[in-house]
Amino acid sequence: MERTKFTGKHSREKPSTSASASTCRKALITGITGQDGSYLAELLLSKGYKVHGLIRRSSTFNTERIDHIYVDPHDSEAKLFLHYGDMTDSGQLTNLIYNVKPDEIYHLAAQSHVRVSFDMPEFTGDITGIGTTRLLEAIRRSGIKTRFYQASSSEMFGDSPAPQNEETPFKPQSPYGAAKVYAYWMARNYREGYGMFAVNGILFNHESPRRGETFVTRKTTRALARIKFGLQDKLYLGNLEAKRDWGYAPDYVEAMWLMLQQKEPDDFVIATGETHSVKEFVNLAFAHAGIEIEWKGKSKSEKGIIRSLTSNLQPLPSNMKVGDCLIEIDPRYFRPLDVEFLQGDASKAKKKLKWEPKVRFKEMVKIMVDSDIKDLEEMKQCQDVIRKLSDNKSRQ
Ligand code: NAP
Ligand code: G4F
Repeated sequence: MERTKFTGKHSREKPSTSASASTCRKALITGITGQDGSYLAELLLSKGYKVHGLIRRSSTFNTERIDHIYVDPHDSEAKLFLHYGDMTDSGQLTNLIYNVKPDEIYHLAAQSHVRVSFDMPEFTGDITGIGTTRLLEAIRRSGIKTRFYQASSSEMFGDSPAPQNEETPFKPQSPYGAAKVYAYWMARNYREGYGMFAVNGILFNHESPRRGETFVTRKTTRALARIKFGLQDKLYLGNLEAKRDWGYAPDYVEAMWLMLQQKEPDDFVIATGETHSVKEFVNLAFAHAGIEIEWKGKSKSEKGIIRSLTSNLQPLPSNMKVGDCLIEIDPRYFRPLDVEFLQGDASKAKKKLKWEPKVRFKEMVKIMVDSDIKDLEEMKQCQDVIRKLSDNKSRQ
């Protein structure tokens, strides 16, 4: 197989930002089944790209987030193609890149859960860190000229003082953060050493109704919906004081795409500039569903109690009343180290990419709460229909 002769010149000289300019371009997304992968696939398809996605073999379906955009590959209209592979399998990555010859590669696959990275530090290093090196090497060895996006993270800043920007030193506070710092530098090394168009998007936390169910935002909105429908009594959380700069995922995948349309490869912080604590997120989410929370006790004994109930929550679970405890602390969710304060400064992205967040914190919380409540409402309606049908059947 021919090796790439990188000249330091990048494959497209002019940035192309229009939909027509993107027609028939090919992109490869690792992590396409994840939150960001699914929104990015939608965005690229809407711009006329052919999208190839790397998926893991799983004993249960893992394509729920992209099922709505999937078309049978035998269909002549099909623009989305899925390929089995894994970030541990260099041979398959090299073959895939050689066969697909993508113009752009968005590398989003990772063991992305910070708490889990303390339980599985070696695995996280392998997937989240070395995985990036495997992909960069696969690009180099396959001899394909392509543009490469590395999903870097604000977790790399750790406890460096806020506001954090592209110049802020990295002081990671988790195996995940350390693995992402390694991957960040590998992307830069391939850019500087081989002239590859490799960029780091240093994204602050971004959420959506498609957020994984064990991240604190989605865990909260999902639990809230289940509490409203009487399916769950309490929500157990860890560190309530940590502050995050939370944005809206669909806005953030737009920034990923913009980074690969620039004339020169560069690294960008993507953030809202606003920061809120976990407790603020919980208060706002519950308030939107009609439950005002007050906090009593301290540290591990702190509890979220119902202060008042408003009509937003109708119909109420029959046994719910003011004074009930809905939120408790479970030390299982504490981390050996936690990042206490993140607040990004995305002025470089604003200036050079002309990127700004559209959906702000309050609106995002509402979108997530409404979506989880709607899902359960729909499920309940289906159950009611099934119950009615089976009642009718038993009367026949
Ligand atoms: P996510 O929902 O957890 O998605 C992770 C994706 O990686 C999934 O598609 C997953 O596949 C895939 N994956 C995991 N291990 C793999 C392996 N060994 N081989 C192949 N694929 C594998 O993450 P996300 O929130 O969309 O984030 C996307 C990327 O941005 C990640 O790299 C994350 O670390 C980074 N990031 C995220 C944020 C954020 O706030 N969301 C902020 C900064 C950076 P399965 O579906 O099969 O599990
Ligand atoms: O939602 P989290 O798990 O997100 P975290 O750790 O900030 O990581 C996310 O954002 C990173 C960007 O900075 C990404 F790179 C990474 O892939 C991931 O998407 O936790 C947020 C905060 C933490 O301080 C955590 O200690 O919420 C606190 N928290 C409190 N109770 C909890 C819980 N986190 C989780 N997951 N579960 C809890 O019960």
